[in-house]
Amino acid sequence: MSIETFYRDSWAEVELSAIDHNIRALQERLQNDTGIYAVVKANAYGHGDVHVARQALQSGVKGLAVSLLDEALRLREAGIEAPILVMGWTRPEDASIAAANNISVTVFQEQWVQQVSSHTLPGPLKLHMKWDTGMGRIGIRTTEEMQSLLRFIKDDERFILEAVFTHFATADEEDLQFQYEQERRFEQLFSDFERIWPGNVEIHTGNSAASMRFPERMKHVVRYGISMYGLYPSPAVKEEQPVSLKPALSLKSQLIHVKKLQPGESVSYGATYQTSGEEWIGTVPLGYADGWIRKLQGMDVLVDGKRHPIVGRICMDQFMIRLDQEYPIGTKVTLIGKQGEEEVTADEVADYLDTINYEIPCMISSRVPRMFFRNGEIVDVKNAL
Ligand code: PMH
Repeated sequence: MSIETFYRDSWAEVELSAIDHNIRALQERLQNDTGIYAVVKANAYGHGDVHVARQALQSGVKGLAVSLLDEALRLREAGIEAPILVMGWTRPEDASIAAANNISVTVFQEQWVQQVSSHTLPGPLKLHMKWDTGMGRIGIRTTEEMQSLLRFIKDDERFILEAVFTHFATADEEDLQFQYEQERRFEQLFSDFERIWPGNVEIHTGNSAASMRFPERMKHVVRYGISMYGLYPSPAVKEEQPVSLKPALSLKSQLIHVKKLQPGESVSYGATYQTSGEEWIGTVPLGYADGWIRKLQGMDVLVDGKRHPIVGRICMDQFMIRLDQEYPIGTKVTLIGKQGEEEVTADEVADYLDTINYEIPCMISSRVPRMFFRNGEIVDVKNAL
């Protein structure tokens, strides 16, 4: 571990034992022989891909899933040797890089297989075939498409078909009709597949919502994303609480300036906020370039275990809050996480922004250093800048 230095007063804390807890909690709920791929795309949903990947592997997952070949290569460059699947599109001309690094890629087009065949590969290319059972994003949709694709990989020793998989669009909703329809379409495609494909393949279908809600209907492996980070995939699943999760990420800062303003003074760009009486105003050194976007004006942060609102426009690097009293410079500010009895959750921030919790850790930009903890003890610091 190389603890990197940083010289600013805002950072994100990632508690790796929470990730460990969330993986073990899901594993307990799953049937014994169901494995887990840790979904660590998008820098592990903003948490830090290499650290989360290493923790997930330590906690017993059988592989990692990302969206891009670049993301997979970053993990390999960090020395991670576990299976990695690229779930998104890989350009045919880049397939040789995947093969050279033992990275599995997603296949769903006959033309893609033909194009890859025209390049020399340094070794066998591992494939997971994607079936679009209703997500409407990527994947083959019909038995005919599946058949013609399989024809091209069947007798070509450069290809190894490791797995078939699909992705559910509504596993986190209250109404499960379409979920059942997707499962039905998957079974239909699979029965056709079994008839034409000689070997065994791995099957993975479930995301967090499906794997937590219907563990008995999961196949060989599930792909665990949002819940591994301690957030529920939707309010409906949070309500059901099939597994008790611990949020891994908190976002922290410190007051860098505190002043008393007279009545009628204004704060920040556009002078949109006016003090109504004498007010203590604190400046927090984090702004929209860090991912704390301007729409978060009015949102609460925690100081001294109490809620204080963001006043005036959020700037690129700083924002101001209205304090209930004077506080010294260096006083802790919590944007996501707990202080005493109070808590601001990623769910609350998501509600405020009228979006989903997935977006919240993802939007914390690379300018914010990530500090990694295990059981409350700091183990590493990653400063991306
Ligand atoms: N599998 C695939 C193919 C995915 O795209 C995702 C998440 C997951 C598994 C993990 O889902 P979970 O985080 O709900 O567990 N993908 C996305 C997405 O494309 N937009 O939001 C989440």
